[in-house]
Amino acid sequence: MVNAVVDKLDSLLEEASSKISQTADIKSLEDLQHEILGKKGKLTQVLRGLSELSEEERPHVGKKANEIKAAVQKLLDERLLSLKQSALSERLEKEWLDLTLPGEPVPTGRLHPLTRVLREVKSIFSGLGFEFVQGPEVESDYYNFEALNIPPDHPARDMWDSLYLGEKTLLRTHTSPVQIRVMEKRKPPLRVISGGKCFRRDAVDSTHCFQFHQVEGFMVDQGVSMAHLKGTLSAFAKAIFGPERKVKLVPSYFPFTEPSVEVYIDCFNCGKNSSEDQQPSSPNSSSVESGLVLSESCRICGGTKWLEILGAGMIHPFVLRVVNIPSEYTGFAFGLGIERIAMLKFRIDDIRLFYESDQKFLEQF
Ligand code: FA5
Repeated sequence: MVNAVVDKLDSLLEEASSKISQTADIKSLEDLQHEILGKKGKLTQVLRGLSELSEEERPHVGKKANEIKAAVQKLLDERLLSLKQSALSERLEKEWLDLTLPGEPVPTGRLHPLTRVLREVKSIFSGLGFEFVQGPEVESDYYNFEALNIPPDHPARDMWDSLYLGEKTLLRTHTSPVQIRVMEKRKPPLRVISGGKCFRRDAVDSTHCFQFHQVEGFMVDQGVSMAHLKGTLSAFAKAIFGPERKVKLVPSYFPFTEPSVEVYIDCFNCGKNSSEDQQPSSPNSSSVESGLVLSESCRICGGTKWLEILGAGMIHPFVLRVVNIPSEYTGFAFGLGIERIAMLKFRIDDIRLFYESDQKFLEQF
């Protein structure tokens, strides 16, 4: 009887050893452990048979059974360790990281093209000795119109479709009110630029927005003439559009300048051979207003070979009188649209692109 039980225990160990070594994963090892050492396991079954042994035989077989149990447990533990190790190596192999790969680039912000152009314009005029001042975006009718020689019933008010906030308060339609604000506080000599948002009740299209940016500049001193205006704007055009640019002044009308001019540069796209006899379109025509007429001859100037970049003139004596500037002083003033300059500089044919916050567009700058 004793020998039969001992044989059973030996063959149980042999069978367990063979099965344990063949287990392929931790789950099947756990099942096997249950099968051999569990409450209804094979070893437990064998141990149940001990009750049939005599008092003297029991300790001997019991000792043997404990040895077999310990041996099986040892085999199970070793196999578990080895399975865990190979599972870990397999995972490490699968999740292998190439530490030499370059890192993910961190997206960086950049300046909006209009901010860039505004800063460039400021910096050019600062190099010419102009100081920068800010003016309010909410203006009074007086500064926006009346002091600029545009009384309430003046037909020139049609040129500026305005957004009124109250009877005499509006969102400024241009930056020219800054001229008045500066000159009523300070005396010449003055060389000042100002810039920022302007607002008009204009229908939105490829060259117009209800909100846009202007830069205003003016110089007041004794003996200031149109020659100074042309020289200053010529230096500006060369700095922003290239040293070979030519400037041309074409008569125009603004109530606060006399004489008034529209300033053109020769088209940098097709105007290398531009000649003076090629007339730009009338200042009031839509082609000049938009500045970007698309035609087969040139998509930038539409074949006119000249591009309007700003309005300017000699400050009207009425304006100088309003701010009590003595009559021995004269001055010039100019006003340009930042969007217009940016569109020409970056060859953009739709102003709305500046305001759509389209990453693909903005990332190009
Ligand atoms: C003026 O606003 C004058 N104050 C400029 C000036 C200043 C003349 C000093 C003489 C002396 P104008 O209305 O043409 O002028 O506007 C100037 C520029 O602002 C235009 O050439 C254009 O580039 C820009 N602009 C005007 N309206 C819009 C609009 N709705 N959307 C985008 N840009 C505009």
